Amino acid sequence: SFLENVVAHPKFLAGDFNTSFIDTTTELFDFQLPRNRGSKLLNYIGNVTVNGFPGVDVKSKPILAQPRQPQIIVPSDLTGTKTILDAQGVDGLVSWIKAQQDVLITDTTMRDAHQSLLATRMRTADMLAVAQETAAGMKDHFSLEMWGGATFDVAYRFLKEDPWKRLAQLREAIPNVLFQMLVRGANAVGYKNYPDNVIREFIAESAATGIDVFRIFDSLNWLPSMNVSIEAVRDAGKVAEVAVCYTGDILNDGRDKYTVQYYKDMAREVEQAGAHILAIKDMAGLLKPEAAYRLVSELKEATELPIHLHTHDTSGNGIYTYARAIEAGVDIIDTALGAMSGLTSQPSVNSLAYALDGAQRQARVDIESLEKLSYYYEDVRKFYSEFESGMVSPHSEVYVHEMPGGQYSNLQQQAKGVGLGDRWEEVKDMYGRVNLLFGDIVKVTPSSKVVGDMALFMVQNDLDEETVITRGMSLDFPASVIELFQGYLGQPHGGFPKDLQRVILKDREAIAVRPGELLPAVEFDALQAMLEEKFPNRTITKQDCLAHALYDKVFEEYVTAEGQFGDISVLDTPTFIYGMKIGEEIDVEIETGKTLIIKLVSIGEAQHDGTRVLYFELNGQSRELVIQDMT
Ligand code: 3PY
Ligand code: ZN
Repeated sequence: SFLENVVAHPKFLAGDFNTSFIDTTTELFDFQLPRNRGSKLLNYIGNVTVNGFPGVDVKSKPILAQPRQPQIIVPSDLTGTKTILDAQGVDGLVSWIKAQQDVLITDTTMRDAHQSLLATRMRTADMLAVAQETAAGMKDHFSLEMWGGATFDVAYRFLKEDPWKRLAQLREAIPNVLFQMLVRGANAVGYKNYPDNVIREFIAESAATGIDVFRIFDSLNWLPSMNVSIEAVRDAGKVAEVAVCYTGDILNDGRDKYTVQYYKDMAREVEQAGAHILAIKDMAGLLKPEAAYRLVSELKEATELPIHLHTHDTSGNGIYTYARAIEAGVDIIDTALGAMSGLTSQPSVNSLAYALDGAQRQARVDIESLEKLSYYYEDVRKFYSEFESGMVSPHSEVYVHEMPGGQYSNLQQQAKGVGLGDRWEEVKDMYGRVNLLFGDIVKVTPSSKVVGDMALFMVQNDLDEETVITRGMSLDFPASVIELFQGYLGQPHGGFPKDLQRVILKDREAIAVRPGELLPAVEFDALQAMLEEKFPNRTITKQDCLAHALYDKVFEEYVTAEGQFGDISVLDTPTFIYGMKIGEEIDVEIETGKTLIIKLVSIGEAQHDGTRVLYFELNGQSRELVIQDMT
């Protein structure tokens, strides 16, 4: 309300006001009346009910039970790894990691797990509902990976919610365990290189909002693309966990591009670049158990850094890989809660905890709480069933196509989008062939996206390895492919294959320097002014400016949607995705103590102009809404 705006205003708080304050500070009048908020919510519900949710084919809302709430006692004096970092600093934390006998655990449920299983569609509300129980139940975990990767983009683009708010809200509810995010080096949380000052500011703001551990990687394992991020994390006093992406197969003598020596050399470079922790990022789940044992053992020799291993369970061998890595002395591993684990996601923490019974090193977790949390997510996962990839059993074919777990369900959606849904098997096969055509590159966002784009392009145009070269000069390659071969994502190990590069680039030039050296800095003051003018009803924050610098159109569409629909994060997920059924009544708590009761009474016939009239009851009063039927 107006009064709340006054007492929360920075000028008011600083005592910087007099009687003209109210007259001249117009933003005090930027508040939404409950009636207005109700109308906006009805507008959203009406729209999704009539027109559906992007990517969801089901027309009628399924019956979905309320998730089972975990019965976990939340003590008032929660402690955890964040307590150690805050009290002893990064060096203190690193010493503590090294002193542990048990293997430490990172939980990926709120980031990689749903990115890999549900196309990143999990909403903040479903995480917040068990956040305090997570703080208590995962108090022994090393960290929670809960931000970064695709979550940033998808939050704005599809969920119409603010990822910064997710971070701040979860931080408040989970003050005791380290928060971890995935940063794609010079690509931040996007698909292309950004100017250095965007990377620096983005990391500083992420740190200030609650991230403690930054896992930094480069999609071509090119260290120059990671240096700016590493420095920014160190400057913020946070933990720089630098990744070596694992690709190929160190056990296969026939593949000599990515050898143990390659990884050892890179680990040493990473240590010299200022990393606090070394991550082995096995984004596709290619690291076989014996390879894990060898690699971890050798890297332990090569570096002093604690080692954090990340894998995906696509092949079904994840637990075995972890078991061997644990024997070799790995310090930290990534797992997900049982209900959000397996397949393209991480191995199950619940299973691992039991698998290590009787072993020398145990998983440092509270298994009873994890079982309860897992039941909750088992129910929540059903909300998002439309985003499941359809994979129901382990796929050992991953050793051939090498597709990252986080890409599988996303590329599948992309294939559907361009009409190749029924040629998915061909697309997967082509993905592996494109990798070899590209000279066997590291495939992880965004380089994996480029390989995916090329695979779709080749299947769509019935091209193979030969015709892509012979007909190459007359082909319009996807923009992402051209940019990769121009060097705009950096330089791959061993360079680009020259004959392919020639036909892809045609008369374009390639660069050999770091793209960040060429990109002009973003003028944040000018950007702020531009956004203030464009969106006069929104208080533009630094976070908004960063979001715009990363994803201008996506951010602007999000702000427009917010203007139209208000804050839709308050809706329950089934309503958010499926809308309402005729006769259904829902409660929506728009803020603490303020609940709207919404009933959908009827949906009228489509009119000549394609509109339908929907009748609702909002807190008992009837409301009529005209919705354009776009189906
Ligand atoms: C991402 O960049 O989003 C990934 O998960 C890469 O593995
Ligand atoms: Zn991953």
